[in-house]
Amino acid sequence: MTSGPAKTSKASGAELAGFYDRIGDHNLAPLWEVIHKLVARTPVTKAVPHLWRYEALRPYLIESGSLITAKEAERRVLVLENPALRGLSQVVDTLYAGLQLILPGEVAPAHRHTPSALRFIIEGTQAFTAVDGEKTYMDPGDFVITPNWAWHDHGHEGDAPMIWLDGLDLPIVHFLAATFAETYGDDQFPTNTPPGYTLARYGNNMRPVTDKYDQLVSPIFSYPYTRTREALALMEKTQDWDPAFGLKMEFLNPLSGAPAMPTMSTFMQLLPKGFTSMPYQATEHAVYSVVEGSGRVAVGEGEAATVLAWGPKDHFAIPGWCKHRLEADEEAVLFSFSDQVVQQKLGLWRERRGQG
Ligand code: GTQ
Repeated sequence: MTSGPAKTSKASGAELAGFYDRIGDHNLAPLWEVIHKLVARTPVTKAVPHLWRYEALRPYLIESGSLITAKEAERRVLVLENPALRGLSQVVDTLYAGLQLILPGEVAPAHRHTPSALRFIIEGTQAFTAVDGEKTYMDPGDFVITPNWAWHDHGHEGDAPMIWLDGLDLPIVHFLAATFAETYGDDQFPTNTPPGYTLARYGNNMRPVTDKYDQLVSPIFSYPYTRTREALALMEKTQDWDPAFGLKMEFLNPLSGAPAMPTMSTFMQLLPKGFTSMPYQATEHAVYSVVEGSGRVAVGEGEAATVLAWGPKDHFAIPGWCKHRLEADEEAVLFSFSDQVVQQKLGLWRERRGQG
């Protein structure tokens, strides 16, 4: 039941209702009935914190492989839908996530679209993503970018199922109603450079002197886990832990120093064994993929807290402005992505560390 218009000092509820009916015929509505909901004092997210256990979902992903081919499906993906946003293909208010399966010998045909995509590799080896004709072979823990409007196809030259996390900015691009997409026609966009070319060209603290690259997105579209993990292992030796994050690194565009992607921030984070973070909240909406270790995230406070216990290959979502603590039972490595970069560009991002 709707409560209807409240009485004001000037008019009765019935008078206001009549007025709303009359202005409604002209597609007008009174702000004063909605202003507090519309301009909320603190963020209101539709999503809820949630964990997807890999062990529980993997059998369904494998089963999907016997129901449809990657080619028929175009992308054979089980979407991680936030329980509070079912049917909307949203993992949190602003982001999409899904787990994609590709079987040996399959192809996911070439297409391109204005939403940007990231891949975070969960299991398998010898599958590749080709971006604008350059193949990147993927291994667990690798972070791979498919930039806005880049042709991309996926293929698999190995002999076991390959599974990765797809993260896309779809809800943001849909909100702006700025989505374009097209299929290439052939399965694969023609290969024009050797695998690893772009990483060699831009990923060694050098760039070609003739370089005119000025894209918003990093020219490096593969950040291999071997490099990332080695860096974390070395930094870990200082035992210099941030109380909220442990050791949290952000993937960057090496040419600009900006986040690697224009619409999604991407991170790799190491938590030492026994770590408990201080309470932390930020306006960004985030999705985590557990690479190594196990622990918990407690979202909310006291009795009302939701405690999500995570282990390797699990995924969890933390909606914006949810106060949370991360705890690691053993040394843990977490990949995560969020809309932080968008919020920062728009002057909206806020964080709060600790109590209060
Ligand atoms: O691999 O291009 O999960 O276009 C959703 C949309 C993956 C992809 C998704 C896509 C892709």
